[in-house]
Formats: sequence, structure tokens, C-alpha cells
Amino acid sequence: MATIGMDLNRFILEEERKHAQATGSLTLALTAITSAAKIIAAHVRMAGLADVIGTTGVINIQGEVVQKLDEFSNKILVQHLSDSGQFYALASEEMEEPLFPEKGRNGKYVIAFDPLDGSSNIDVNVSIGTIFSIHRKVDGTINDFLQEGRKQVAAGYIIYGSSTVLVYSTGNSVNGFTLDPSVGLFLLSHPDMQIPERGKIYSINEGYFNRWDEDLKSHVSALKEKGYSLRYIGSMVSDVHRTLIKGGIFAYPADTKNKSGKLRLLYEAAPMGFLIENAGGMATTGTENILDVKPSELHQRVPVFLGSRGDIQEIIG
Ligand code: P6P
Repeated sequence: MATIGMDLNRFILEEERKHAQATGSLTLALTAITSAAKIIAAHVRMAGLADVIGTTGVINIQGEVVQKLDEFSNKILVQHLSDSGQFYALASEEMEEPLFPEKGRNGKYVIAFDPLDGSSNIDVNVSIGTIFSIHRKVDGTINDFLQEGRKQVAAGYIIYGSSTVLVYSTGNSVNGFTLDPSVGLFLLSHPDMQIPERGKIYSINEGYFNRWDEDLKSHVSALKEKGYSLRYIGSMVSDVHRTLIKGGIFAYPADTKNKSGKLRLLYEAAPMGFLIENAGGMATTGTENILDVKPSELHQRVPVFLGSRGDIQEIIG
């Protein structure tokens, strides 16, 4: 029985024991992620002090200037995930093509991740995060990554905020663990997270209002009429974490400039959609459940509307 304060490692092992056919591979996979997260958290804490603020001048495949912490976080994740031997392939927002770790030749899983989402907020000390999505290896080709989000084996995020919280699901419950830096352990703090059926917060970049279609404009205006509050941090992990806890709706829609929105399907929308749906909410592109979208390429973008079931149903009609 999961109790508040339970150590994440014990929680993962107890989860594994519930599945007779479990081989311990997913346990090792998740353990590698948590080890990397602790190191990233320590460096994010130091960002204001050590010379990790500012950019490397490198332009990543998204055409964005890479912040040093981005590169560092990607390097740490690649190292720990590779060393675990559980992953046949790794895909990252920071890498144009997947990596195939030598030690992962017999790995059962592939993982896609955004090593440090929201990195444009590093210099202003706003919460940022790591997002990950784990699928079973299918045939050792790119098809391993191009699976619908509903097939994820596990997904989660780590938010580096006033505290470091890891939230993940393997398809049933969603559970949150807060890092106790004094002992270096993630301890269960948010057992069996359930998103409220409705919220009173909407989270969208209203600066793009003039680029939205008329439907969306009228929906957002209706939310204002109903007295919803606007909360938008501009860091997806932070905005989704708040939505998961408080309810309401987070959206990054398509618009006249970004025809498919900005957020990436494989390592942003699908993992977050997996968590929100397993917590009782909804995640859609506006026309299709995000978890049913069949990916066509590694870094493709999709429009995102996710949050409380009641709020999402209202906005998509
Ligand atoms: P905008 C951060 O750069 C990010 O990828 C997500 O974390 C965030 O939700 C979004 O972009 C913010 O984008 O256009 O509102 O600044």
C-alpha cells in the first residue's frame, strides 16, 4: 500500500511486483531517469551561481539558441539512459536523430524526452522541467518512436521549481514524488493524482489572440465571462503541473503562424496527455484525442488542449 513519504525506488519495486511477468527492466529504466533528474536538479539550483547561465551559441534543430543547461541536461540523460542498458534507442528535442546506445542492444524500450523544457525561462528563474515518454521497442526502426501515445509504457515529468517533483504513470494511477535534497530521495507526496472535473483557470498565451480562429477566440472570451483566471507561465511542465493539481485548461493551439501549434507530439503532448488522461482528464488536438494521433515524424508538432474533462469538452464542443 503506497503511503505518503514512501521512497520512489520502493514504490517502483512494489509496482513491479504487481505484474507477474515483469522482468525488472522498467524498474531499471525508471531508476535511470530519477538518477539523471537528481543531477539536473542540482545544476538547475546552481544556475544562478555557476557559469551555466547564458547560451552556448549552438542552434538546435528547432532553430533555438541552446542554453547551456539544455546541453548539460541532455548529456546527463543520454549518459544515464545509455548506461542503464534498458533502452534500444533514445530520442531528444536536442538531437536531430535518435541515438542507439551500445549497452542497449537488447533493450526492450525506447525513450523520447525533452531534457529541459521551458529553457528560455532559465535566466529569469522560472520553473522548468524534463519530460519523458517510454514505448516498447517494436522492430528496431523509427517505427519504435512513431507509436500512438496510448501505447506508452510509461510517461512523466520532473519539474524543477520551488521543490523538485517527479510525476509519472505506467498507465493506471498518476503519482507525484518530491525530492528531499537532504537525503537525495524522491518521496511520495502526491498519491493517485486526480485532476478536478472542472477548474477555474485557463492557461494560454493570449499574446497570440489575433492569430487564433474565431471559434477559439469566442471560447476564450466565454471563459473570461465565467470569471476564469488566466495563469500562463510559458513553461509547459509548470503550466501542466498546475493544471493537473488545480484543474482547468492548458492550451497551445494552432494559429495563423504556427499551423500545427508549437509543442512536440512525441516528447511533450503525448506524455502529458498520457498523464492527464490517467488522472481523469482529457487531452486533444482539437480534432483528435492526442493519445490516438499516429506520429509521422520524430519532431512533429501538434495543437494541444488538455485539462479538466468538463472544460475540455466545452472548448472542443
Ligand atoms: P510561447 C517553452 O519554450 C515551450 O516549449 C513550452 O514549455 C511552453 O509551453 C511554450 O514553449 C511557450 O511558448 O510561444 O507561449 O512562449
